Amino acid sequence: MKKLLMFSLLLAWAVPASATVYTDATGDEFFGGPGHIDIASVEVTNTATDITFAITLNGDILATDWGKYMVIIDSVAGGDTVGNGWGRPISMTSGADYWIGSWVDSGNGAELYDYTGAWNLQEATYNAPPNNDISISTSTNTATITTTMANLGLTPGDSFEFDVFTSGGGGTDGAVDSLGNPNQQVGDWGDQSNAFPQTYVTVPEPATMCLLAIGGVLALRRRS
Ligand SMILES: [Ca+2]
Ligand SMILES: [Ca+2]
Ligand SMILES: [Ca+2]
Repeated sequence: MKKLLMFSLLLAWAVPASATVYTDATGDEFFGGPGHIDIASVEVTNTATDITFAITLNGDILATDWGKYMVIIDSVAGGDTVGNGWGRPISMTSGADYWIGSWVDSGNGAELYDYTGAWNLQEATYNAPPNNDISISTSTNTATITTTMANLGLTPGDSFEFDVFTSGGGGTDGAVDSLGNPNQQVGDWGDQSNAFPQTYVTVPEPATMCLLAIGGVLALRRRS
C-alpha cells in the first residue's frame, strides 16, 4: 500500500502544471523608461474555478510604481469592437467582452468590467463581498491578477482570446506595450491602437485530476 501511495504521489508530482507562457519582445515601447511598462512575458494558468494572469515586466514595478496593467478579453460572442472598460484608446476588433484594469501604486488594486452594450464594473479589489472576486499581488517584476473563471464567462475547456497592455495613469493613455505585438505599439501616450489577440485554452485543474487519479488507484487497491 505504501509503495502504491508513493507511486501515486510521484505521478501527481510528475504531471505538469497547466501554465501557458506568452513572451514579448523587450525594448519594444516608445517610452524607453526603466522597463516597468515593458512587458517581458505573461503566464496564464487556471484551476477549475479561477484564472490567473502573471504579467512580468522588464523592470522593477515597485520602485517605479505608477504602471497600469490591463487585460482585454474576447471569450463570448459579441462585445465591444472599439473600446474598453477604462475608456482608453485601445480596441479589440473581434469584440471585447471583459476588461481587467490594475495598478501597483496606492497599495495595488484591480477592477473587472464586462460589456453588455456598455461597460459595467463587476468586481473590484476595494469592493465588499460579493463584488470583490478579483485580486492582485506584486513582486519586483511581476503583477499577478486572479479572478474567477465564471467572471469571464468561462468553464474549464473553453478557449478565449486576449491581449495584455501597459499604460500610465492618464485617462487617455493608450497601450504603451502589447503582449501580442513584438514591435512598438504606439508612438505616443494618447495614440489609438488595436489588440494583438493571443489564444488561451483553459484546462481542468491538475490538482483535481491528480486527486482523482490517486483516488482511483486506492479504490482499485481496496478492491483487489
Ligand atoms: Ca515588451
Ligand atoms: Ca466577444
Ligand atoms: Ca509588445
